[in-house]
Amino acid sequence: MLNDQKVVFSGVQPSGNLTIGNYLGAMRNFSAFPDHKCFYCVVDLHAITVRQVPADLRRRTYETLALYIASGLDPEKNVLFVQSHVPAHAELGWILDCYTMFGELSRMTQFKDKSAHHADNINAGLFTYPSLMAADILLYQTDIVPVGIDQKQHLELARNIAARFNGVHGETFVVPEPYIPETGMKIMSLAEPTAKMSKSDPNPNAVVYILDDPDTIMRKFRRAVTDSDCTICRGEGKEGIANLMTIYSCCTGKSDEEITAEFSSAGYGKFKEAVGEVVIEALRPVRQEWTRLMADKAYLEQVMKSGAEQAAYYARKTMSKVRRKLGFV
Ligand code: ATP
Ligand code: LTN
Repeated sequence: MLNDQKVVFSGVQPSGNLTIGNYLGAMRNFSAFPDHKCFYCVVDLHAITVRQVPADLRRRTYETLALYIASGLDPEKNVLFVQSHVPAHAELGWILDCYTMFGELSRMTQFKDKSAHHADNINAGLFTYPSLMAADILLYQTDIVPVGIDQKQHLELARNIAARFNGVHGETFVVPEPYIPETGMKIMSLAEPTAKMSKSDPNPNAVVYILDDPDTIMRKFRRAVTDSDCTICRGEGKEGIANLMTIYSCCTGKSDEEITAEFSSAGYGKFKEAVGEVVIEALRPVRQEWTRLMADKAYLEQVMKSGAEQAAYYARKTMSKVRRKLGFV
């Protein structure tokens, strides 16, 4: 990038209501790179690997873009855009399919999980999802990719694809590094704390959505599954409490020791309410700003349009290099 500025890229699918897992594991960290050239994308091409209702997909695309802005990303300083508005993603995705091995894709745990969940629709896009994700990243010569830990395997594959292409054709792509937060990399379900909190979980009590109102957030935390012990610390069989400690830590910056000391004489009920309160306060400004933005579709459309134009400019540079290296006339 210009003057050796480092590049950051990440994406979120408009495939459901976003959760505090998406927020604490990924979106919150998107504002951590004020001196980098940052691209944040609403990855709608990825979302259709699972059947979507078109009207819902359209609405969620606006909602996800508005959440980017509401969570602190200034569209004047970051390139915010929709993946399908920049056709080079699909184009490079195809090319990288030809540099990705069947065996590599077969080992992806997200593919195995999603095919188990959608046994009636194990389509080729679900299988080649990681090479499209590699295209998203490599198209912008990305240095850093902030994601939750569940995406680490896809990132490793993107690195391998970049290195393989560079090996065959000479330096073409920057090999990207993941940026995975130490606290919040994997927020767990409130109902089943050994499973990831997932926006596609059918049990609404398992998941706190970024846009849940304060009463709903508090109710969900009060019901969170814990254990029959009564000390607030991490340990075997204490995944529920550990998850609540992680969430509390993400919102307050406090360490495990500080949390254990703060709640040494409190019961689980009191701790759960304290977690609910800090989450409500962390999300309050996001929800307010989001509501304001969603009332201004014209503004969101202008952000999308300008973002797509800027993204296309950088994508074009990489694509002409790729075409030349491949021998396309
Ligand atoms: P689904 O749960 O439907 O598979 P998802 O929420 O995992 O979807 P995305 O919306 O594409 O998928 O994820 C966006 C970002 O949020 C990714 O960087 C992902 O790693 C992160 N993320 C998702 N869930 C969690 C979680 N429970 N904890 C931490 N990070 C998460
Ligand atoms: N695969 C990611 C979403 C995603 C992404 C990306 C993340 C698509 N393209 C590029 C980072 C960079 C997911 O399912 N969470």
